[in-house]
Parts: sequence; C-alpha cells; structure tokens
Amino acid sequence: MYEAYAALGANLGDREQSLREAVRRLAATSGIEVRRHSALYETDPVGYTEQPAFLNMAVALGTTLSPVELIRVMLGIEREMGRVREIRYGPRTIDLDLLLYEGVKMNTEELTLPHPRMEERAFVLVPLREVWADGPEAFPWNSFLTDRVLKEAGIRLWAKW
Ligand code: PH2
Ligand code: MG
Ligand code: MG
Repeated sequence: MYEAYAALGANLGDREQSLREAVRRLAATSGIEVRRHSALYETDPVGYTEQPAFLNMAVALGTTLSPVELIRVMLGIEREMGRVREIRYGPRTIDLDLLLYEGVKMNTEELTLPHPRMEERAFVLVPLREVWADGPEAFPWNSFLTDRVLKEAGIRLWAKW
C-alpha cells in the first residue's frame, strides 16, 4: 500500500452530501482504502470569488493503484456524480484533487504531483494537516498557516466527520 492525500470540495447543491458520497465511492473502490478523514470546513471561495462558499475536506488514502490510476478513479467519481466542466476555478458540485502520492514528483498533461497550487491554499492545508501521517506538529506547511493567514482565510468548522 502506498499513501496518498486527496482534497475534496463542493459549492453547489447539497455540498455535505456530495463530499460524503464522494468519500464513500473512493472507499468502495478496490485498491483504495480511506485511512483518515478531516472534518468538513466551510471556506470562502478563492480565485474566482463571485461564487458560493465551498465545503472542503481532506482524506489520507492507502492505495495499490498508481498515481495515474488513482486520478482516473477520482475523475470518474466526479463524472459519475454529475459534475459538468465549467469555468476554471468556478462553481462545482464535486471536486476531487490528488494532492500528494508518497514522495512522487511528476508533471504530465494528465497529472502534476505534488498538486501545483496546494501550498498557497489554506482551504487545502487546514484539513490536510488533520490527516497528516506524522501528526499536525510535523506538517511541512505549518509555517504558512500563521494566525494571520488563518484569520483572513475565511475557514470555519462545518461538521465533524
Ligand atoms: N476550489 C477551486 C477554486 N477556489 N475556493 C475554495 N474555498 N475551495 C475550493 O475547493 C476551491 C476554491 C478550484 O478547484
Ligand atoms: Mg480543486
Ligand atoms: Mg479538480
């Protein structure tokens, strides 16, 4: 089993139901186990700001799939759950992003690892820290998550897993 981390987001429809359903589908896929879940956070939209607030969360996965197989499963879940392709960074019913896969670095048209924008996104890092294998103190991006960043990021606890 290899360890991977994924971020989930939704800002249209029943957001909480969408996140829970996507996690259920990940866990039901052979070759994937969901090891740890973060809480669900409501977060102000980043990038394209004229859109509803998101719910975001992160999961730690154990998997026998390769990175490319894993991202294909994730995109398949988005498609099955009825996500339509829209404006870049715009509203979506469900978004599954592969953040990290062991120590793999790669950059192809299909997949870039680590996820290229994760390091500057508090809505990714806050939930990711909760599921970090070595514990929150060892989280590599703690220096980015200053009190000020957290205060300005617009992230509030929505529900426990
Ligand atoms: N996803 C985006 C763009 N902006 N903002 C928040 N708060 N949460 C997201 O998941 C998000 C976003 C593109 O994937
Ligand atoms: Mg995304
Ligand atoms: Mg995405």
